[in-house]
Amino acid sequence: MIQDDIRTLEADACARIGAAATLEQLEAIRVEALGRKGVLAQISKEMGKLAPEERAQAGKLLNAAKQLLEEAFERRKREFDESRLAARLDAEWLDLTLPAPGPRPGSLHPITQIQMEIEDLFVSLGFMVLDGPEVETEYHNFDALNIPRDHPARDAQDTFWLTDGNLLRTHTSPVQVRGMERFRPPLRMIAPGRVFRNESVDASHEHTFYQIEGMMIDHDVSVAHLLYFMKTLLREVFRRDVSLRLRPGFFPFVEPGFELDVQCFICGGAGCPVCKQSGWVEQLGCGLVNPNVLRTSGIDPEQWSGFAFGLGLTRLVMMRYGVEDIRLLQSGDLRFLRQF
Ligand code: 2NL
Repeated sequence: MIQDDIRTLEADACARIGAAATLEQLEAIRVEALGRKGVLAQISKEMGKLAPEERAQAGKLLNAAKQLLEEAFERRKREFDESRLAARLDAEWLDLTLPAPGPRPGSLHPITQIQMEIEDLFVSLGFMVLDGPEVETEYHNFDALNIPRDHPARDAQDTFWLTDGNLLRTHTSPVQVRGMERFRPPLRMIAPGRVFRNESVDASHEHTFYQIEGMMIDHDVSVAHLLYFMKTLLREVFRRDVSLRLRPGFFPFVEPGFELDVQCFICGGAGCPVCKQSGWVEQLGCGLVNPNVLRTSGIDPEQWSGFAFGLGLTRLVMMRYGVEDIRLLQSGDLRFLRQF
């Protein structure tokens, strides 16, 4: 009986519509049941063979089934659409009452950080922090420091000379010369700042860089005092105990003069690439202030003596943080700077 076939088909399709798990499955079921070559179309074709009164009855039944199934498909499709929308709303949910994230705070450049730390340390040890001009006289930068008139450092290859005979300071020593002129001993001061050298720039040289110099003038100041302060300084900078070594070094403004090394804490002195297999890394230059330098600034070397030191801040930062390329420090690259 064709009526039975229609009823079976309707019940069967209804069940499958309800069971469809995806839109794609649902569409496949729809094509199979209601499509142009679908089961209903097949039955519709066979109805031509029926007697007229039977055909009318079966036609009604078929149309009803078709309508019922179409409605069932639409209903199920809406269910899918709604659950898809619900999932999207769930994923895109925003809490508009949350406060907006504030601007990302900036940070101090690692060279500035280390400079401020060293300033704090020396202030706690009774030192003044002095500032001075970046454009200096030849007298304060060279003459007062016992640097001979024919010394190569005075050469235009090493010094930026200005047309009026002044220059860009090549170290912060002139700040300390001005300190000696201005204050009477006993005297403790440091002079941090920017200095300039007329050099070609490469991976490890810049024409503008940062250093800190310091000096202490008092009665009977000796190399023992110098070593004590340098050890305190480097312990602070590297945040660990350090072993030091002095080698003879020549600077016209000190006598005796030294190069000071710290035992390599990457390898513990055994030798590695950082210390170039020597076990020691050079940190700074220092010495006892040359009596000529004291005398020139009006301090009697028979009564007073002093130690002085100078160090580059770049090397310190690179050692402390393991920075391998000096150019990163000047790059302004935020990916680098945000690490500090
Ligand atoms: C270095 C070496 C040094 C000084 C700087 C100094 C200053 C005055 C008098 C005596 Cl006014 N000395 N400064 C002394 C020894 C070494 O610097 O290699 N700096 C990066």
